[in-house]
Amino acid sequence: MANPLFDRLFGIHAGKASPFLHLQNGEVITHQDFLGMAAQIANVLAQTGLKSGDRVAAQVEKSPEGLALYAACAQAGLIFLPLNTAYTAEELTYFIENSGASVVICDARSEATLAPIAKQLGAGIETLNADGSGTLMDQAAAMPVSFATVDRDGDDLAAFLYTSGTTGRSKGAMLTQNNLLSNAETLAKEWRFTADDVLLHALPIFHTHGLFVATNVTLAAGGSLIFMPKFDLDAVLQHMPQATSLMGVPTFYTRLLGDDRFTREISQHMRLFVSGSAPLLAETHVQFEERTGHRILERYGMTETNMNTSNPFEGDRRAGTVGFPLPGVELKITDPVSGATLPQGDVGQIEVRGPNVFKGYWQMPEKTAAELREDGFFITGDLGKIDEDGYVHIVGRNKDLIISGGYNIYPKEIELVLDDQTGVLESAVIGVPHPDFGETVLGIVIAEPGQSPDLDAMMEAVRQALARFKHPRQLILLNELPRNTMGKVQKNILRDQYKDMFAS
Ligand code: MLC
Ligand code: AMP
Repeated sequence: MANPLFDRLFGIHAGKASPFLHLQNGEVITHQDFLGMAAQIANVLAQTGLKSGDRVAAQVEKSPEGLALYAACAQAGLIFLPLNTAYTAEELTYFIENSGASVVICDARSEATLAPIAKQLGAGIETLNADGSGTLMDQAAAMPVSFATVDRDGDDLAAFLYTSGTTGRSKGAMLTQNNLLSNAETLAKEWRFTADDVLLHALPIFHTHGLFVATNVTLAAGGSLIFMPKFDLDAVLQHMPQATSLMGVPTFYTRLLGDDRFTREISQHMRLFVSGSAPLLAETHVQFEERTGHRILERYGMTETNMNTSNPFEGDRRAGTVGFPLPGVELKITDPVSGATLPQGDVGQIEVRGPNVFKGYWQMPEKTAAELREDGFFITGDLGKIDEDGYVHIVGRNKDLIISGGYNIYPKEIELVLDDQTGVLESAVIGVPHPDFGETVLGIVIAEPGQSPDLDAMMEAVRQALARFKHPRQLILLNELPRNTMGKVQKNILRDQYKDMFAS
């Protein structure tokens, strides 16, 4: 056996003095340096007794060490569980418990809060700070810079990513080595990535886009990353002259377009701009081409499936579409009720099948069976159609989901908190258009008869329970919610009613 994910994304760079990470302070970490760091971390994890298949939960700021932790997990056959740095202790407790993580790696600032939680759940705890300090690297420093790669099969699990559900409880998407490897190698080929590529990396590495697309594709091609702590417009503009490519969510592109410093000159040398994780407005695509001459390449993916479709590298990158199914990926449009495949051109539910599709949700066989058919097709919950030229269009969602700045927000999670507040009869959380984030969160609350709930206290309760990016931008008190004859809340009516609330 071997370890295909580690061998073909990381191991292929053994001994290479080629640059891998360009840091903001001018430092360059070579492929070999990076592999040495990963091996040292793998030695620490192995020494603490972690075994193949154990889960490593990591809520750490973006850093070379944080990325090396991911590589260490791959090399040691451990399942990497990256967690949004915005998650609260309450949210983290769920992820640590549900995943059965053997160790929690966190920033020293949250150690006091997380240590008792980890202990109670039988998990160890190590710290890793944004500057690379902390107990993890203190131990790693004393370790050998080599590690005997653990045998893993392509069908073995490599990562868990939690993606909330419309029922409110997050589900651990189980991603195999081959899910990640097949997609990375396909995308590197489709998007013509080579060792000469220098990708502007301004995405977080706790989600699919920044970790399994931006990083894995660059690793598969042997290129390097301008590794930025987060998206900062000034820094992106400063470093663009040294880059060849950028991957981002639509907010990256609307912010670039909002700045006069983003000119044709500063971008003319760039080879490729990729957008995904949320809809890219056709007008943004058009404005971008007018400004720079570049046509953004839009692609469509999910945590559960990695990337499904892409506009062509050569060929017409059509605004408002997500291009064609990737090689090896089958995509069909089905009737949401019967599951029957619909004729070309009809709008229905997007289903996908291929090596990119996950194994299911950790310890949730019913939720897995509800979305992953026996025949391997995954029901995405997205609504779309295939046009006469074969381009896939995403036209909506058959799942209650808000995407704000590329982050998924599930209304149910917020409604559960609001409904729990004094004097609240019920609530409805919707997404409404927002010029910067694409969509933003609006909370509508119905009071118990004769009660007048304290909206400020309600917002405080939300702040305590949920990550900042999930917080409603505003709470509105109404007398009642619109319902259809079946008694189902008609969120579409609410969305229409409040669609101009945060318009630019
Ligand atoms: C930050 N904030 C957000 C937010 N990002 N609020 C709502 N939605 C977001 N996306 C909060 C901040 O904490 C801050 O709170 C306030 O909003 C203003 O922040 P900001 O400075 O305007 O935001 P910024 O830090 O610049 O971040 C915006 C962003 C970031 C777009 C750069 O959200 C981002 O990097 N998004 C990428 C998410 C991602 O990687 N998605 C991929 C999912 S994988 P306060 O209280 O401090 O004012 C996937 C599959 C696929 O979808 O297809 O790829
Ligand atoms: P996540 O679960 O965070 O991976 O988000 C996946 C969801 O993001 C998909 O189900 C889509 O709803 C949405 N998405 C991803 N890429 C695109 C895109 N290019 N256009 C529209 N929606 C997208």
